[in-house]
Amino acid sequence: MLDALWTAATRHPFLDAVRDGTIADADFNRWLAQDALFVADLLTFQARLLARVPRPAQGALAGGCVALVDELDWFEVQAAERGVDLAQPALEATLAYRELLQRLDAAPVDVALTALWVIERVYLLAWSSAVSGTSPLREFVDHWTAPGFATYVDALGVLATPDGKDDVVAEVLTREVAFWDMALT
Ligand code: HMH
Repeated sequence: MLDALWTAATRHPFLDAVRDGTIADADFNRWLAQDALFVADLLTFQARLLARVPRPAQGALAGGCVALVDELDWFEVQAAERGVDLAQPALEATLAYRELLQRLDAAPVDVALTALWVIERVYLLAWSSAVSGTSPLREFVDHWTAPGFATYVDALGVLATPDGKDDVVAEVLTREVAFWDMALT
C-alpha cells in the first residue's frame, strides 16, 4: 500500500506534462503560487522542529531552514519572471497540508523527522521523473534534482526512522498526491 502511494506521489500527469513541455501555463502557475505557500508553511514547521531535535540533528535542520528561506526568494524571482502574483489564497490541498504540518508540531520528534524526510524525498523523486533535458521548465526540474538537494535528503534519511510509522508516511504521501492533483484542476 505504501509502495503504491510512493509511486502515485512521484509519477503524476503534472510531472509528465512538465517533462514533455505540454503543461498549461495556468496549471504550472497555479502549482507555483501554491508551492510558495507550502514552502512558507514548511519553514514554520521546520523552524519549530529545529528547536526540539537532538543535538546531532541540528545541523541538517538548520541548513534546511536557510535553504527554505533562499527558496522563498527563488519563488519570488520565478513568479515575477512568469508574471504570477504570489499573493493568492491557499487552495484546499495547500490548507490540508498546512493542517498536517501543524499537527506534526505536536507529534513526537521522531515522527516529525520522519515526515520531513518523506516530504523532501518525495520531491526529489517526483522531479527526477520530470527530467528530459529539453523541457522549457528545465530550471525548475534542475532545482529539485540538484546534487545538493539529494545530499540534504540523504542527511534527513539518516535522521528518519520510518519503521512502524506507516501512518504518517502514508499521510504525507496522500497530501503530496492531492497537491499534484490540485495543480492540474
Ligand atoms: C508540495 N512537497 C511540496 N512542495 C515542496 N516544495 C516540497 C515537498 C519540498 O520542499
